[in-house]
Amino acid sequence: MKYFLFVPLLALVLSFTACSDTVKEKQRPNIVFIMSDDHAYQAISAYSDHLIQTPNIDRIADEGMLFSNACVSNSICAPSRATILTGKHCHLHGKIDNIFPFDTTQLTFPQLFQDAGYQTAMFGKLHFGNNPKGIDEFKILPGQGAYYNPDFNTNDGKIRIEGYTTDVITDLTMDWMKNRRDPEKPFLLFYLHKAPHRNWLPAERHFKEFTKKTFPEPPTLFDDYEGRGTAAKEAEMNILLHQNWAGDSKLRPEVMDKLGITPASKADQRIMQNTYRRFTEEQLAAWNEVYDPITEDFKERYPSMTEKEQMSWKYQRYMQDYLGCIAAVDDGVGTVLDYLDESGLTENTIVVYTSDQGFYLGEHGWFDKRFIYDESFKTPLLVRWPGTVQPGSKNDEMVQNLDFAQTFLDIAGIEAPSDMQGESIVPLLKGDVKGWDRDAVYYHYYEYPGAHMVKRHYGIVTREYKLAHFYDDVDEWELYDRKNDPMEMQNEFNNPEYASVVAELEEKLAELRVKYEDSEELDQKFIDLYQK
Ligand code: SGN
Ligand code: CA
Repeated sequence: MKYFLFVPLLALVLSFTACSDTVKEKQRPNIVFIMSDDHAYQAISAYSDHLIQTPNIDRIADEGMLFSNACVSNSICAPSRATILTGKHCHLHGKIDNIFPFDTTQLTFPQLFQDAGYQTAMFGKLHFGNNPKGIDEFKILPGQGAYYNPDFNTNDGKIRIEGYTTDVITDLTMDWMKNRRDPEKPFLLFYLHKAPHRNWLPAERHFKEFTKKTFPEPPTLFDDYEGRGTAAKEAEMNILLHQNWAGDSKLRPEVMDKLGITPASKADQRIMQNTYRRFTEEQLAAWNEVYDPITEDFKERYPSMTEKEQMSWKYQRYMQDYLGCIAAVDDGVGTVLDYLDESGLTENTIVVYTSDQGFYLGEHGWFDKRFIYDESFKTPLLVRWPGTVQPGSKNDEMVQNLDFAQTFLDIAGIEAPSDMQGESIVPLLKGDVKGWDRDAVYYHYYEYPGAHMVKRHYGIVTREYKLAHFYDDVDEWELYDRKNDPMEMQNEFNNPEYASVVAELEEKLAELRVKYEDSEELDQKFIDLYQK
């Protein structure tokens, strides 16, 4: 008799356990990590709408949190990505620049998600030199990837897909969500755009629209770099002097010769010739229809143009194409967010939008990144987490790309390895600022000599100040007062009024170097790598 009672009871207990496991499994949140390449926060309307409207990206902030002091630890592509994946500063994971290899023995956080039963996928631009580990399905662009008709490295080898890369990456992401996502498992999805990386090729629907627009010039477009150190003066990223006339501004290469224009770099005309070669006939025809008249117009105007007018012309060309690229990213984000809604996934899915670093949109006359100065040091960060993050909230704490790994592990309830160097920003996402005790971040840039010639520097940044040491072929210190000089035009390092600030920050910087295990020995080791 007892036996008969026991069996149904056992079945009940077992089915309850299985059921509660399923419930628990369903409760582990999904993560959609959206990252674009070189997307300046100045070009997201949730931050500022003076350049472009990005209604879909803005949705993440409207329904979540916008971070105004999110930053990177080294403002360049591959190092930032390696930092995101490992939760470590560059001097430890080895990817100090875009050239030297990543230490592949380093653990990356998707491996931990995979081990913990998450389904993992990655589509788009990874660009850190290796295929990702811990990813069930990936289709990633080799290196920088192409804007049109891109190749992809996949789990099963190389493929080429015809189309506009931003849209292709969105299609791949949607295809995975719709057709290969396992509804029994939580997922970690990387949706990674190449856009708006140089050389800024928009989709046809957008170049038709954006080449007609005019954009406001930033107040520092004609910066003469007085008031700062040698590094700003010697950097090679001035729009007038260093942007390619053909490769970046999209003049027809042969017209440059006719007008007697000196190429801005050796690759100036070649980049544009390669761009034409990659188009299909149809794509090329659509391109020429819009860009040939721009060249024709320039031919007329060039002989009487002053340098100032050339700068303004190049700035407009730059903004038209750069922002045109962002429009497609925003479309793609909209497609993904809509699908999350339609499929009922929104509620249990955290959506993050960020970039691998910031970018100059003419501030200080520049394009590119690399510097500890705000436009490149800061990066967009928007996070939606229904039920946890207060919709429409804002946060100005110093959070860093270093924090992603531990944040995601925390969200998923997976233990983070003790040698990761970031901090989970979950308390901030929950609105608990008291649960957050970081007041300063550490920064270190290495790729010198190299593209754009930005000198090596490391530094400390708080909400109020920024102290940087430029070293290697110089030994210069710079201090900026972030509240009173937000455009960072005046180095206050030698101003006696700031002596106590300098002393305090120098001490804190030394402490951070020790805390993060960086040192003069390592600085020298990485300089020596460049001598070999
Ligand atoms: C290319 C670009 C540079 C850019 C680096 C690194 N030149 O070399 O302007 O700084 O990539 O960018 S290009 O003419 O070839 O486009 S990063 O985002 O990968 O770090
Ligand atoms: Ca980048």
